[in-house]
Amino acid sequence: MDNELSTQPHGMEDVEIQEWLESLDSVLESSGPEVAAEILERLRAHAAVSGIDLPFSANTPYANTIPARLQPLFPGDQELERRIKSLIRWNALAMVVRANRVEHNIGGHISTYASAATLYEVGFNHFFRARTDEFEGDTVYFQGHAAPGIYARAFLEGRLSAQQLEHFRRELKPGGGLSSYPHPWLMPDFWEFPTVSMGLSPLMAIYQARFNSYLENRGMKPVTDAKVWAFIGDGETDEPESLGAITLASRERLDNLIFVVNCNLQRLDGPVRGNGQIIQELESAFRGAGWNVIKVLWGSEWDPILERDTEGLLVKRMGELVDGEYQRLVVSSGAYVREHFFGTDPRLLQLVEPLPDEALRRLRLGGHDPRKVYAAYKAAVEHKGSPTVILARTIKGYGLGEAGEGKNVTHQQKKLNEDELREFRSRFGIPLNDEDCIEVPFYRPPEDSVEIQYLRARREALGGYVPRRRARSKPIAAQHDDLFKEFLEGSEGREVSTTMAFVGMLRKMLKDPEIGKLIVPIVPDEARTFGMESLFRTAGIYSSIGKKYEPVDVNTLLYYKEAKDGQILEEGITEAGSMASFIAAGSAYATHGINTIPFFIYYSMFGFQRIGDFIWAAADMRTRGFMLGGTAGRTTLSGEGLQHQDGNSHVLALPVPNMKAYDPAFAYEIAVIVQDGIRRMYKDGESVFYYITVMNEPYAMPSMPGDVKDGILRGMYRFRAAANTKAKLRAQLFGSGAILNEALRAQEILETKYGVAADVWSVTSYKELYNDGNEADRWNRLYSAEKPRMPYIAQCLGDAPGVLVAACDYLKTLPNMVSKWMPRRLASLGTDGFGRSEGRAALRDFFEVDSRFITLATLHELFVDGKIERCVLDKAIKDLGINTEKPNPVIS
Ligand SMILES: Cc1ncc(C[n+]2csc(CCOP(=O)(O)OP(=O)(O)O)c2C)c(N)n1
Ligand SMILES: [Mg+2]
Repeated sequence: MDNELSTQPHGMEDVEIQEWLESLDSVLESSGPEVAAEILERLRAHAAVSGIDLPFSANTPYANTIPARLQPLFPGDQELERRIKSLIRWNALAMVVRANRVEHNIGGHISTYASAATLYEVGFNHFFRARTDEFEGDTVYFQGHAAPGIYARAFLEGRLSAQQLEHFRRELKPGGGLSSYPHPWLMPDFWEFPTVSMGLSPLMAIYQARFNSYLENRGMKPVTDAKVWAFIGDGETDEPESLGAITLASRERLDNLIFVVNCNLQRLDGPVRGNGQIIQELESAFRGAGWNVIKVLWGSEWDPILERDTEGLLVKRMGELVDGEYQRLVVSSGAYVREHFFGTDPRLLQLVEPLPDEALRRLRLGGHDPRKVYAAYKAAVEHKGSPTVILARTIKGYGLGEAGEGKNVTHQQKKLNEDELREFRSRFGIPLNDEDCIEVPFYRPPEDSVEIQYLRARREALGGYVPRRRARSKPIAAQHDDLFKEFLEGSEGREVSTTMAFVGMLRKMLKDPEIGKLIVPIVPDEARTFGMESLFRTAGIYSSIGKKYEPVDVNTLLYYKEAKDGQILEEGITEAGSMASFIAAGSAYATHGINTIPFFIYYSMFGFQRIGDFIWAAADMRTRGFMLGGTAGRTTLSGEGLQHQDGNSHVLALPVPNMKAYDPAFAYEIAVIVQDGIRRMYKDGESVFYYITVMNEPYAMPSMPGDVKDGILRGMYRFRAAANTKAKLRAQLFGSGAILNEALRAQEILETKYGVAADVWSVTSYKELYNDGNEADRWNRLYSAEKPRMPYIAQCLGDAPGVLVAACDYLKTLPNMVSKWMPRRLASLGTDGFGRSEGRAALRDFFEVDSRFITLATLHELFVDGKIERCVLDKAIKDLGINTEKPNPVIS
């Protein structure tokens, strides 16, 4: 056991220990805790130089961090708050039970909120400050499964109706319902943060707190004492994301951040650490990482017993039990507690001798005692210099009694029988008679009742209601024609990559008087890869402590410049952390009323498939901004091989409903997309965000061929028409990203060598085409009497002559999914399969997407149509140097 007090000293007399303890007590009393701590520290150092090998432990005893004598007075009306809390407990339970009576298996959770009610209510009554015009307010991440309790409180507050509660988990009912968990997409006036995918909210909260400091250090918002609170489950801490960034929080000295871990010792299937102690494990992890840890383990009823325990035996005993034992103990009878907990030592038994069994049964845990929770929260908000985590011990399903309190099945508990309901009603004093009670009605006392008056007064004192979401930034003008103009003009033969072009745009945007300050460039240690190092010097790299060293490259032009008001978030190697920064910056329009515009540029392969769930959460949160998948394309990124070459991300972008995904080939396409994106998101306030792939293959950027802006944005436009429109053999070639150049080369080969006149289209977004096609289909199905709508792709192609061939650097499914709206059969070339370490030419040969394969595919289509002879095809294979025996990339 990781507890200093639990090891039995060898051959030491109890009296000797007693003497040491007493002298420490007397120092404490006469000189205070600081002196006592100093003496202990000196003793430890003395022991070390005397050759005593003290084992390292980051743990403190299994006791409350704040002893009773240092506990502040509870400022509220405790009895009234208990009554309010009981009503919320009842309504939260009623929501779930009623929903499941109406529709079996509709789900919902009772036991999570039941265990966390006090943790939330102390926050609501005394700490969580609302966002007002004068004060930015605190930011609260609610544990997803506790949602019924948050709704039940909003019901008492008069913010949600009984009908809405009735429609919990039935959002499609007329008049609307309530989403199962916090989803800003579904309840944009209520929820701010989607938290139910475990592990996301702890990490998002850390980066949110860090982003708040960033805004302050850059002078973009006033310095305030606003806090970020994150309520998480103890089981949730097993998700690697939960603890993955805790050292960032302490390194950045985020004393605006408070984690509250609801340590009910249980997760879904059973105990979090049956054979260990999750609280001690978390304490050492957080203390080791430099956090201020406050343990709230025992309720006030334990204080007098602890006071009598002058020998420290009780604290020692408290540290001996593993969680599996505790889980059993806290729901056992008083007699059981006496026998199994205190019964191990007659001196312990003596401590509780005056207490009847009933009193032993009622020894509360810290997380259910508002006075203890208040003390912890107060200490947390007053703490300076590091983030705080509160480890609060609770019972899962608290108050459910036989129906599930502390049981392994409690997480799934959704129904209570009549007796169980009556018992719950009686335990929490809900004014319902036996008969009414079994109907589980929602109960709200009259508006003029003391409960409602008190609850309203408390919230008024704290600025209003929480949670509440409001997009409160002012739209920007977004007049940026001049800014983007130069990029529409091409590179005059100079070979540049789309990444370079984008970085040029970014550099220019950073200087723009309107949006310059709002831009937040975010990179996970990849700036040099994307040629962004020139921004280090001009925009600066954000560091909350400025710069304590002379950079090794200070004499160079592009030195690594860290600064307190630096603009770039150089996150180090964490795509998840970078995404969390993206989310914080991209939702600041609601959180802070500030239109920050994040540009998160990263290795595209480590985006969707690594942090897809964060992207999904960003979408839910209505995050705005631009994600740039750099070094994109399975065959465009040469050399890097299987784990780097991305031919997937545009497919993985498909499921994200409000994400616009573009695979541009040329600088002007990017300029058009970015300019329009800024307008849509920051002027028109649309809840969309952007994914744009950029590549590192250099080529001459053409100027924009006429006004094709609309086509670029809608997903395709004709880039270069065939020269000879009279030709008998015709084709339409579709290229995108860097592969567009392969299509253009194929156009030439086809024309010069095979007499085929081909038009070449740039497909900037298969996703846009797909959504548009589906929308037209749907409309036509629902309104068949109206004039049918024609999908954009069909409008573009009309009866464009010839065979159809598409090539992209992503899976073939992208072109295939829009082929049904094309006038004829489509041949698709794509890069299904594992990447390889190779050069571009070899890769494009291997994946069969280069100009030769596009040529071959075109000729083959013409052959199938009976337009050319087989011998032409055979000869082409030879002339083009295509090896028909080559391996199939899809399966090799
Ligand atoms: C990423 C993810 N995996 C699994 C789940 C399913 N799930 C929901 S609640 C839960 C157990 C939660 O335990 P804990 O974090 O201790 O919260 P408690 O309800 O005990 O407060 C699980 C596994 C989820 N919501 N998210
Ligand atoms: Mg738990």
